[in-house]
Amino acid sequence: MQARVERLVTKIEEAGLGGLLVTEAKNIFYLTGFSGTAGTVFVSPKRRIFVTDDRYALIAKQTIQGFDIISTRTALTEIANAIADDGLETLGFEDTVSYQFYQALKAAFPHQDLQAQTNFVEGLRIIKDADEAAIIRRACQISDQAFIDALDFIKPGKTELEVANFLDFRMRELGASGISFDTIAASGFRSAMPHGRASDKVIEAGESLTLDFGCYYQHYASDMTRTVHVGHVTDEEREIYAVTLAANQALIDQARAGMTYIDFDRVPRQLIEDKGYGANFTHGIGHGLGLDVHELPFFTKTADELKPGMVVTDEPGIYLDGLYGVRIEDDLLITETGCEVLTLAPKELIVL
Ligand SMILES: [Mn+2]
Repeated sequence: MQARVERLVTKIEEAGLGGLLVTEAKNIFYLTGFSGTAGTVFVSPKRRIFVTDDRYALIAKQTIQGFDIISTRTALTEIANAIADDGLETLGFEDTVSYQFYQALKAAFPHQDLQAQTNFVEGLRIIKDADEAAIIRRACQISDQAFIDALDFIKPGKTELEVANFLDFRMRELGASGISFDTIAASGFRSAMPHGRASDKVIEAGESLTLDFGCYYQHYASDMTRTVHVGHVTDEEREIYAVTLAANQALIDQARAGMTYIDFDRVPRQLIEDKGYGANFTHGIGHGLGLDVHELPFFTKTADELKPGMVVTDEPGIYLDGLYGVRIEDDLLITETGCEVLTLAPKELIVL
């Protein structure tokens, strides 16, 4: 945590800010280890202040190191008082705050130049250290095992919700603190919708079933997708599964530090286009993963490069409107020479 705050101070100085207010809960956790719901952080080259209310004062004092801890319900006023003699001219704040908060900010800091910041702390979170990578690896193992166990549970006649609830409960049994997003269990024609949340639709023999799910383990998320077939599978379904898997694998084979964001998306997309399904791959290839299930990097078409320590998803999909769809998603830890696949559940075509 101390090293993270040091890096933040460097970034604050480089940005020409006098200090930064941090209000996003996950950024506060990243900097302090505090995971309660009421917290405001102020960091400047000379101050580290953590403000919470009485409900969290004790746990804050026990867990947070290197910060002055203030317990109050008027956080901004207290921070303004605490730094009154610092000569602060510019104050950065996160642009995700509410308008109501912004009005309070202007009232508490009437003499400072307030500068909204986008992804300021998130830009530090983009590179995971070894401890974070180990936690995400474990979160992925929990999802892997839950999927393997679900293979014995999925049968024609079960509803999508029953399968989703099985996955959710099993991940908790295996040590997860919760799910990282509403589990997608989309069968048959519903699997053509990339984000079909589990419904009470009954899974029929002859249908595909796309499961997109993940858990939180020690505050970090996993996110994986597998598509299975129930009862039997047609030659066309086999072909589409094979193309999707080849695209997923091509990216695993080529992903490495130094690869541009453009190429990260292009490698699997080109393969799908070459097979004639380009128009059926209707979303981006993936996203970063960490304290949030969707976080930096996002694979916009820029020449930014992957760096060692990034954790990203590789999730090509092919969707045939009204019929069915296939998506396969893995979580990858980018290394100097390639990538480590963190989600290791089977990917060969499974017919249950
Ligand atoms: Mn994903």
